[in-house]
Amino acid sequence: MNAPHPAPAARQTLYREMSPLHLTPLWEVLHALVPPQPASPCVPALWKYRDVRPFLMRAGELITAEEAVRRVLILENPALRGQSAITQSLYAGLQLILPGEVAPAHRHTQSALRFVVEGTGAYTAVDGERTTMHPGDFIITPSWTWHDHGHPGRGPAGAHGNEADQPVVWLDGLDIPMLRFFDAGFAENSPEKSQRVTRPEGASQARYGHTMAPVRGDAPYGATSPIFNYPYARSREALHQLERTTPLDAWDGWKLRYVNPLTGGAPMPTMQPFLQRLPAGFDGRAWRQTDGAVYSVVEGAGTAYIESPQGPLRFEFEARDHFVVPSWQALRLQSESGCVLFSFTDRPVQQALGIHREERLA
Ligand code: GTQ
Repeated sequence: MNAPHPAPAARQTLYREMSPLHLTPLWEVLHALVPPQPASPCVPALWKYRDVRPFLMRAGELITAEEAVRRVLILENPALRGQSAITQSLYAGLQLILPGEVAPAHRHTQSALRFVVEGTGAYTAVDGERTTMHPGDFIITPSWTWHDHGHPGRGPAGAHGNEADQPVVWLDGLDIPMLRFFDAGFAENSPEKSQRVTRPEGASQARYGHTMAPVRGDAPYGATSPIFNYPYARSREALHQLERTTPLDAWDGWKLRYVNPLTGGAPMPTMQPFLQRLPAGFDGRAWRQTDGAVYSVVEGAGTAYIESPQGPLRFEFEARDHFVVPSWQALRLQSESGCVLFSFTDRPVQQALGIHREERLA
């Protein structure tokens, strides 16, 4: 029997009267709960480094790294303001450390990746080992490991134009929104400002960084890579060699994923970083993927064309700019001059759940 004419009013009455019992009808929301395809609330966004940098330096004058604990400007998705998120699952920020400063030791269950944007001479310490940061280095802080950052440079007072006396800025990528979603975040401050150095710089690289591994003893950080600095000099050389030996991919240019050398999988359980090179004159094809991506432009310049539900967008990017491409919004890359791009996504989590999809468009 068809629903009688007064049904709409009667339905509203039903909804209203069940509401105090915290009940709500599925059929009013089903289409949005189980959409035919992803409909991300995120929007594409571009942060030009020349616009962002002055605010970072002003922050550097107003608060020390120690007082701030981490002096970071969060890159917030314009459609997720107040949530400290660049996509629904990922956090990104730009962290500044000045010569002479220390960002004190703490640990948390959130995993972090760093990608060095500007400056040399700062270090990050993980589990008793320090690694010196250079532009383009990809660095890991495994979940629940003690970490502090510092910059031993002499600072403005002793500045002689030495590069070790310059500010250092890096991109922080963390799985903060993911852990918040699971209500599984823990954190602890260390009584020591800087952790004691117990291993010489390069110890992790020596044991795990040469497609070899120690005969005894296994993964010191569980599912996270035992290498915590992937230096740009080496990853850039890998792209160079790829360029000389491998055909160009029409969508990606030459693109590599960073791996955990012990597993061949992602370097950390929640995030997958990538490095790619687009040659001069590259005019790439469009693709979309369910893992929203955060990009840091390493070298050169180019254009990103993104098909968002709000309409097509065009981002002109250059070195040190950052941009975000939400889930399932088609991206096409072009570069007149050639460029190198770093990016990261939540792909390992989607792959673990068996839900990752990618579609390469004609
Ligand atoms: O360096 O430990 O951007 O704990 C946000 C939270 C950086 C860090 C961030 C953090 C860190």
